Amino acid sequence: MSCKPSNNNNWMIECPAIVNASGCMCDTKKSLTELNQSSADGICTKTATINPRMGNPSPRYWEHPDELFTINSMGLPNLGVKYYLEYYKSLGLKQQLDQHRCLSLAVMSTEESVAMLELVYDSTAEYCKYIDAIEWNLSCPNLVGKGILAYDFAAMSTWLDTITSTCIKKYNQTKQLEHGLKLPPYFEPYQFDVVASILAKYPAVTFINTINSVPNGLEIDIDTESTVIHPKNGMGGLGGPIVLPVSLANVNGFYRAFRNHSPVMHVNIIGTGGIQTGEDIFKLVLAGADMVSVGSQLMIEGPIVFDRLRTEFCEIMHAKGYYSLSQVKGRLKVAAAVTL
Ligand code: RRO
Repeated sequence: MSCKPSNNNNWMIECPAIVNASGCMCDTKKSLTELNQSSADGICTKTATINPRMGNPSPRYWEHPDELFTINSMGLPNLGVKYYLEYYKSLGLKQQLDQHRCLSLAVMSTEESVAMLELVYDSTAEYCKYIDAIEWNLSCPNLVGKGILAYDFAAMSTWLDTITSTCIKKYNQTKQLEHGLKLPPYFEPYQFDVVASILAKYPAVTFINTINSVPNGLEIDIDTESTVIHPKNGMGGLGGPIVLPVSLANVNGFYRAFRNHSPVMHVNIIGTGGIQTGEDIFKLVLAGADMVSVGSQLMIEGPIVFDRLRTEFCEIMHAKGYYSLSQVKGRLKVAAAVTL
């Protein structure tokens, strides 16, 4: 997503665009309106399927009392893709200073992805005129009986083949929508290079969002001797501060993989996972993020979080004498080896 940095603060310091992570405060028109009225630089809908879904039985979301982490197994509850397209259409055509508009779409099957694209590009409704980007969610950890597509590299390539060749090329003639992938955390360094070499074949994919929640955690209530959520025997995706080191590793792993690829790949990176403070955003930018999205902390604090994070980020930049993101982005240093 090419959501532009903002520099509307007192010091004229550039701040990366900050948006909501899909799934957080974005499932109904009411919550999307709240985001729309907030200072978020962009909004992203709840991941949508072709038809509305109830999702998994409750309890399906839990916050640690000390805000250490969240665990969820929502199971993709959403009001169906048309609902979110109608919401964006109700905002009218985008004006210059309006927020960036992203539609998150589930990847349940290639047929369903194609059907949703047909709706987006429908020539009567012209929904595509009202949105900027599609974020394909290849990483929902909570679909009972279904694995995470982005861990199956062969299946991911086949899906990309169909989507890009039969749909993106066909429909992008009307309006150039950006397409990106929401990825799960990878835990082995070679996986960044494998995913980068797959993405290199699909220039229509212009951004990745890393990471989705960390699959799978389990939390236990010691009093009741029970899991804190019900679905999947209590297992769910982890978010919140404990996942920040994983998101930093994934942002930096992809930043290096794209830069080292021959030819160098220009795929924007949205850093997501564990942002609680402006310092966390500074770390993600150092690791290579172009912009960031906030999940658990938005759920805990509400949309006021965007102003606080922006202020904190700019305070760090100011204290360090930086004013531009290019002075920071990807400039992470590796600790020098010490000879004993
Ligand atoms: O709805 C969910 O259970 C869910 C989704 Br679609 C996702 O992408 N990530 C997540 O942690 N939960």
